[in-house]
Amino acid sequence: MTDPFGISLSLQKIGIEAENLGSSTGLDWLDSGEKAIASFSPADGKSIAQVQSGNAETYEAIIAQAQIAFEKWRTVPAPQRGEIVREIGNALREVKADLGKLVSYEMGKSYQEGLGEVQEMIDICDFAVGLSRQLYGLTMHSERPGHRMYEQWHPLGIVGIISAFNFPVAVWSWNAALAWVCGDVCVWKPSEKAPLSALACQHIAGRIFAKHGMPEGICSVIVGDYQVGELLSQDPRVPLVSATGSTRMGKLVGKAVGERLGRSLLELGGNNAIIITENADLDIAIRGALFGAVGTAGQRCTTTRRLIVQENVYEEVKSRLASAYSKLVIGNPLDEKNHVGPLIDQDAVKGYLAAIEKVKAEGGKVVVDGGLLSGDGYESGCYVKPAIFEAENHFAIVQHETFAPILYLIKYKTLPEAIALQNGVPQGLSSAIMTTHMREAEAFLSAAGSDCGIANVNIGTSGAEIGGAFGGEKETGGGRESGSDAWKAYMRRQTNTINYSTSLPLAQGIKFDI
Ligand code: UN1
Repeated sequence: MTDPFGISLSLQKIGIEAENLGSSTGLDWLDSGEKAIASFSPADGKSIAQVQSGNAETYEAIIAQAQIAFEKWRTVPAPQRGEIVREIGNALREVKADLGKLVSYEMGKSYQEGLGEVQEMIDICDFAVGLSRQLYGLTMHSERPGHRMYEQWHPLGIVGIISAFNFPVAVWSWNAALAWVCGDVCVWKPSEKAPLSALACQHIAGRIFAKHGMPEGICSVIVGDYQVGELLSQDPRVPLVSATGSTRMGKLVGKAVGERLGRSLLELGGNNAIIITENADLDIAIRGALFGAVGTAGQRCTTTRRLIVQENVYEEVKSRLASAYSKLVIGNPLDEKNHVGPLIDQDAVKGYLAAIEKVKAEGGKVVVDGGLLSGDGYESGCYVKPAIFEAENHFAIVQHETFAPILYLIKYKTLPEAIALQNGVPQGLSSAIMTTHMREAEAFLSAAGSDCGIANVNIGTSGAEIGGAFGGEKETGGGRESGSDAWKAYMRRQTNTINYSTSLPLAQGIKFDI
């Protein structure tokens, strides 16, 4: 096979063997006896590797091992757990270029974005190392004499992680790095559209746990489709399921986990808008909107899907964006001269084409037309043109998250109207305002402003840093991953009251003497 970008060498450097790839509780492969499925690159349509699906038996073996591993892992002091996560971060530093390349090739995002994704993993490991000494509980003053009260945080147990193809490795690490320092063990169901990147991470982390003599099962991966997700969601041995992906999937997971009163942490679809006011610095606004809309070929949950533009600058924004779009170079994501890579697969292309039909049928006007690209370099059938349409916020297709580079332009007159439009969708992940006017920015950030989990000023909707809590409201699911105090979702809180007096007074002054 021709390999102009050196993928085979990268796989070797990461330590991935071309055979025996599949589910694992550590470094060894669990043979499920199932048929192997091929992982295809949307960049050139070639098969990268054969990966074996797990099944219900594999799942049982993984959960049993994870339970054993938890007994040990929870007794390791948190700062020592942090030391292991530090080494995982360092191992990622060593393979950043190779893993970034693999992510780019398997998933189709640009090499720069592949590197960015690995950097997010390194950053969250650093964050988790610090956190391992900061899993603070509060102390409070008891109302009873000779009593002390405090709360402490204990690990939950097995954390199920369901991740999507678009961030095939970073989202796992946001969950896993935190869960590990919290004392949990992880069972990861990666997207079946990008399994090789997941197995690479399993090998990287698995080696570090093994080096420290830790049992297998602290870090497990199970390859499979939605059925594995169902097993995790329905399993009372898995106290927390963290799921990142579509709202459709999240509703199923949330329902199944809720039915058994487990915990779910959901980070689902977005329908993110940027408001461009007449006081915006348009150079910044255009650049922010451009990366937000076409970065990762429109396949981030934070992708900018709607631009809500004040009428006085509307025409200028429209023509400057159209001109910027005309300069976009679309092609192999590993070739750094290209700005936009492919969609993940041909189903995604179908969804993109259908959305374009729909917006036109609903009365949308073409600013930059879309379409499937063919010919030299586009043989995989997954390359599409980023498109822009003038549309109305209430169009059914505008209300819907289409995972593709389609941007809707919407005109407004007053800021309250713009904020109502921005909030007028079922999803609530990310949002932004472009303005140099303090009053506009603060109104957007106020309680009567954006209803999203992320609200930015003079920054696009995508590209959040790991230090903040990441997630959103409404159909985005309400969960928060990554920074700030998101770690609390991975632990159970215990309130402790200790009586060191010689009597037994009751709270609330209740008398109960005999
Ligand atoms: C996602 O698309 O699921 O904020 C995650 C961003 C990235 C993460 C996106 N840091 O765009």
